[in-house]
Amino acid sequence: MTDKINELLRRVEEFKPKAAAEIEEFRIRILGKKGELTALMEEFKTVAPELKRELGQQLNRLKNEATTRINALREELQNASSDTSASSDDLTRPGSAGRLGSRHPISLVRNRIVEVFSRLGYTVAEGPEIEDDWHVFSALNFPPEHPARDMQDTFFIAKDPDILLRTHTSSIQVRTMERQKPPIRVICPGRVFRNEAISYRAHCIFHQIEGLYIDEGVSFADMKQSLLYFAKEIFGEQTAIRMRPSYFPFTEPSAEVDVSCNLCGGKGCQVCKGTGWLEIMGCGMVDPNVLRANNIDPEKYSGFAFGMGIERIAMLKYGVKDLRLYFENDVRFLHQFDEAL
Ligand code: 2NL
Repeated sequence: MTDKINELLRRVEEFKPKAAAEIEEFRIRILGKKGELTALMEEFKTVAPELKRELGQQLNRLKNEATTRINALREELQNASSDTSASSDDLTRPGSAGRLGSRHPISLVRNRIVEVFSRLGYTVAEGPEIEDDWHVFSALNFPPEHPARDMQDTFFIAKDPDILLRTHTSSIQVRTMERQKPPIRVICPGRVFRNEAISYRAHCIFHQIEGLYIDEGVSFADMKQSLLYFAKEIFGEQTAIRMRPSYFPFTEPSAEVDVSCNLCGGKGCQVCKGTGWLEIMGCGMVDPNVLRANNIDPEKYSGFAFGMGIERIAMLKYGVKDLRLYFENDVRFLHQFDEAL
């Protein structure tokens, strides 16, 4: 009989129910009127008196163990199920907040750039994306045979050589000079269009910001100091700039502006390709031909202008390696630019 008791005790200990119904079934099978424990109790009545004390204790222990275990298992299952029912059925619980959208990195960087130049007294100007030859090329001293005027580089509309998608936002500055006498201080953000094959480093639609400052006595030194202030505001106080001679049809002299590489502190790394410098924009003193074409007297006024690609600034600032990410609107990319970050 001791063997039977121990066997039953082992089954009670090892019992692992998956549902409440299983527990009740088990209780009836062990403790019920026709259950196995009840049968053992009946058998107990017939055992020899000298064994009664020992076996009685064993049976009591089995009964206690079985009752305790069954109650504990019931409670366990009930707690688990009441948890889920509370979360789905309690209509007074506050709703879970929907995920907010985030500003696109191009917008974030554009807003930052505009903010910096507005502190220097620049105002924002905008203009049409569909332009004519004058505002995009002729007023900016592009010679008639310049390659940028070619079908290969510029999108023309309906084969009309005079209607095209702007290839730079300089056309906005030209429109500003039409409307306004110097002093002029404008910053012009916008989409531009070029007939390029799409890759990790080029796209046929991208974003630019250009700036134009025209007044009496504006010098190259003014330009250098303004752009140094800009670079420090965008890339950090420790940032240095350098200017390398360059060429644009609309400025003379012209320069490319580099900022010191913040990743390696100028020592040279993979990002700056070992040079310690990163190119961020082009600039120059407005060509007298451009001033004349826009009815501004180059004997009285001078000015500087600059232009940069917003995608490029955002790539450098955020370490984005592939330009195409800006246009795909994958939320896993976009959510990394939550403004709180
Ligand atoms: C670049 C270089 C530049 C300008 C843009 C400009 C506009 C007028 C007159 C003279 Cl109305 N210049 N714009 C000047 C120098 C450079 O852009 O690399 N852009 C992405």
